[in-house]
Amino acid sequence: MSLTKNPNVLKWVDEMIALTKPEKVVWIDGSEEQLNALRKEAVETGEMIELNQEKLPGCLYHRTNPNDVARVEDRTFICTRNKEDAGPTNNWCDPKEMYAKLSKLYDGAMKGRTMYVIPYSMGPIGSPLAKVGVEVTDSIYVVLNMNIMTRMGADAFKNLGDTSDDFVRGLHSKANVDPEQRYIVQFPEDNTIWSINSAYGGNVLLGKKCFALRIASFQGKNEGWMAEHMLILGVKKPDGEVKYITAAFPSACGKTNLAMLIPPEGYKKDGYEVFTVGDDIAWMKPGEDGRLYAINPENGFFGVAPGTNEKSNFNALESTKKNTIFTNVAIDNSDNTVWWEKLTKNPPVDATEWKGAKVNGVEYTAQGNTLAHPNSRFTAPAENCPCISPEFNNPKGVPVSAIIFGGRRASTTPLVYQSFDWVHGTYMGSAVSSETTAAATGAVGVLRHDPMAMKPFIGYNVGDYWAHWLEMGEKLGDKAPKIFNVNWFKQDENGNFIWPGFGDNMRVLDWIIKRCEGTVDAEETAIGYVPKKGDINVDGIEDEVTPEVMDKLLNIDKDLWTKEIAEMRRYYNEDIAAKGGRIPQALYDELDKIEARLK
Ligand code: GTP
Ligand code: SPV
Ligand code: MN
Repeated sequence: MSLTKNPNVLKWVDEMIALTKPEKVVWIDGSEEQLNALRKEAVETGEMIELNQEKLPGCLYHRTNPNDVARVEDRTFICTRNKEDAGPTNNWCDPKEMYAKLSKLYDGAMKGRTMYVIPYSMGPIGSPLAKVGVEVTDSIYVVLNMNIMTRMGADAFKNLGDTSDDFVRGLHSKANVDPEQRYIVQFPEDNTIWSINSAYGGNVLLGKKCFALRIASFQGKNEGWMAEHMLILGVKKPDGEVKYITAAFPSACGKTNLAMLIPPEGYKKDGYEVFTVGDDIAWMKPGEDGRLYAINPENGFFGVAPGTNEKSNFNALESTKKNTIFTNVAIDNSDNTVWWEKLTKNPPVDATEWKGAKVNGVEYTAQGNTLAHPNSRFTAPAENCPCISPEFNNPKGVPVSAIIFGGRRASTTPLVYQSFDWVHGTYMGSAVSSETTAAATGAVGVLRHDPMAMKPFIGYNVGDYWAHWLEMGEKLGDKAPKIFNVNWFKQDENGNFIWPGFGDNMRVLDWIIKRCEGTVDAEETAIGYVPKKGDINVDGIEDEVTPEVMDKLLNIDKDLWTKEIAEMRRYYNEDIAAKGGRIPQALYDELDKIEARLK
């Protein structure tokens, strides 16, 4: 039975049924009863595996096709009527052509299968910043993940109302999981997403990257708000005040870790605490007081498993102890629990690796294999997180004091620096580049430009996106958040990270907060404000971060930066402007100014 009278929803769902021809249609109301039946069915058919219910209550395991383990950027399209509106960072195809081509693939794709109709809200239901989506899918795995990642079920339809047409239409079919026919397609002008032949994470949980970033960034430009690939955290200071910070790092570059940071002992003793509002996506809009407010549109964490352990990210690990779905990690057969690289020191002897082969985990890893896929993930409810912010469900969001950009940079970029102003900060965001990770298919460790950590997610022309950033800055005026850049990944000659990172990143947040409050001075350099000697607190890590190491961390190497700026000019000219990216003059001016300061 359908859960809404809204004719726009009913008409669209009917169209999708006519196209994909499912045997059965099930409307997802979000009740535990319905979800339990689906869990049971998925376990019975082998789509999912039930884990040890004493140690991991409510937890399920899922293995995807080995050809389907990450986002596929080369098969992701933005289909706008005019090619220029998609811009140089996106694959483009004419919408009519794409609808026609994909309709052939979807034709009968759900024959003999059940179509699940999933109503969901991105953002707390009833929040003025929230938006409704409907995803139809032939995958129970998608239903169960959407249940964790969004506010899913009948309430979302209540919020939409009986007449509104303002919902994002998402069509997903795993079809035959054929990588040659895999498409992740956004039609921003139609509020529509079509995804086919994948069953993995960011390709199929359509509320996440497809809606909350690609479609939402386009909506935000038209409606005066921002959709960003950012974590949101709150730092409670000893005086009780909570300062909120957002941070944009490319995929698998540390957002989940920073969002759930546990401060070093000294900070804890002084009364500092960190609260998580979000770990991947922020929707931000000016509030009544003129400040920028952020909500996390999601309701859970789709986090990178490898590297997560009690020490590196206690809060993330805790979040995965119940009602969590694990994808492509390894199974420890001795007790039917999960394992991944660095979870514990020793891999399980009796293991099933991520592709499903039973192996001796110790021997297998000694041969240089990993038991878990490097992009294996957990889907954990936000409410499980020990440090979830009391403001997590606040419909108004939280006021943002600072915005941080960052990426994986072995050299050049210092531990932290601050922009001179919003325009310069926008330039800094446009200049983010980072070594690639396993979160997307393709080579790993290659330096690439990833403006605002949004390269794969900007749903329109990147130049217009930068112009929108500049407009938002003008609107916010002196109430705009301060903008910073960080780099946790600087390396020595032997390729070792020279900054301890993780919890110790609190020391950098401390400097950032003091800069926002105007209580610490800074060194004015060609590229921005850099901490003065001694202003990054290293109490307790003096042995590791000696004054020499700190010099290296904060050093601005003139030659490297001259090269960096030359590369930025090449990037703007050749990769963006020459390919139809409409770069605002103000950003070219920033480039000129930095170049002049470096001389
Ligand atoms: P997405 O979910 O793909 O958007 O990724 P994310 O940005 O949330 O990345 P996440 O926090 O999951 O971190 C990915 C990897 O970076 C993990 O292997 C972490 O161990 C590593 N990492 C995170 N923070 C730090 C840090 O401060 N220093 C170092 N060296 N590694 C880090
Ligand atoms: C990312 O790749 O940035 C992720 C994982 O957060 S996915 O949902 O697959 O996009
Ligand atoms: Mn992400």
